[in-house]
Amino acid sequence: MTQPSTIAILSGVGFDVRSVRDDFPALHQEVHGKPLVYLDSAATTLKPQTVIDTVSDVYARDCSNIHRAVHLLSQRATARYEDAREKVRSFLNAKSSIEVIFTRGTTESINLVAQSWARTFLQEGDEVLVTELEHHSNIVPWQIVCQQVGAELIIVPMTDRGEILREAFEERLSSRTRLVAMAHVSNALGTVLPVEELIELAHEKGAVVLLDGAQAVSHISVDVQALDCDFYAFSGHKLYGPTGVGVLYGRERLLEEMPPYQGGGDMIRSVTFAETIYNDLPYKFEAGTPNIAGVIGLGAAIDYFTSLDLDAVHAHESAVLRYTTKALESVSGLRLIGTAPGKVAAASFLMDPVHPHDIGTIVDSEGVAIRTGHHCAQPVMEHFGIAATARASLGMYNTTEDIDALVRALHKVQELFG
Ligand code: C6P
Repeated sequence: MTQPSTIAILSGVGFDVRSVRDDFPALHQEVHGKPLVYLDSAATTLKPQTVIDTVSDVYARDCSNIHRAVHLLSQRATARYEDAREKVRSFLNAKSSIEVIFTRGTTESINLVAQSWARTFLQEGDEVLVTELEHHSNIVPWQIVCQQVGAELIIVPMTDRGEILREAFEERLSSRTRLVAMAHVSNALGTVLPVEELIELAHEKGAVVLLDGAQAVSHISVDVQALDCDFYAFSGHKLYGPTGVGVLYGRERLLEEMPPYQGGGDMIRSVTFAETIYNDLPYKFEAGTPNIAGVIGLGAAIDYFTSLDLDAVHAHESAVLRYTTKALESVSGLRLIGTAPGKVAAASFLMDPVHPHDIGTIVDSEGVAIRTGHHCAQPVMEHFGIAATARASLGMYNTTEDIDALVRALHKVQELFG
């Protein structure tokens, strides 16, 4: 197979991947005696030095609790924490920073909406719509709340290419649909959902829409006002930021009418045994000491990410994904799972009869890190009648050379399994 050189692809989109790679120390190591090729960014992205330094600096200089003390360290930590909120607001183009709630990650953001909004406002006979390609984090919280209130979970099926089509969505939508919860991008397949038109359809029926943006934020520009979504959830660690920190964007009107998700410090204005008055947004939803260094580190990740030309980043990733698809198709006996047009950043595949875990182990011994398993999306696996896939997923630092290394490692798999 003739493939364009890395340099040709990279100069074609004007993105300096070499300089970006220099910013990520984890890339510059050997595993099993081979240079690391990291193709597992959908699980978590690597962190640039500036994020690592920022988190370390918070603990070294400004280690203090926030919103609680008058001393200087606390004031500095509080200012940096609230600066990060403004950075997230601007990144998502939310109207106001009070619409930005810090959580532990996408999972907690979705559970917050399920247990606060849905548990309060849904009742027996109501319907919650999810799609067949959701991550478990966007299925189980809805199952729990549907059981609690007697609502029904309705599933929009996907096609064999892994697409969610408007017609299938419209068919399942009804006047009983109170909430639509769907991925912006599928983690197992890389499918980008046509969320703009689906949100419009859902709103016509009066439903509230939550987007699971875990796999979208680092690959697609997100503008919550343009999308007109009601809730948007994402994790910092998939956006080159720290683990243990995430975001729930919520429309102010909805957040105002929602009860707190958890009770504790900082989410109250006053407490007596007779009555507790809750704090204003966004603090009403941030009970207890938050992941202060993580939030500030997420702010640093957003600064780093948005300092790049994001159109060029996205074009680079598309070019590498196109190269990946072609390269994998050239491996005999390899079957791609998920072939929706316009997909981003992930290629799931099988090499029957080799089990995906064996593929993962063998390519790891060649220095190539991929993920294998059901990717916390078992209904997707069920659709294809399989238990697991091998998944190569991309970050902005990946190159076509990484993909060449993956293909060489897959040839080793073939050699070993005859
Ligand atoms: N997907 C993957 O390897 P947390 O764990 O809360 O940061 O994110 C959960 C989550 C929710 N939605 C989608 C679409 C996701 O991809 C994920 C995390 C990782 O695909 C780990 S399972």
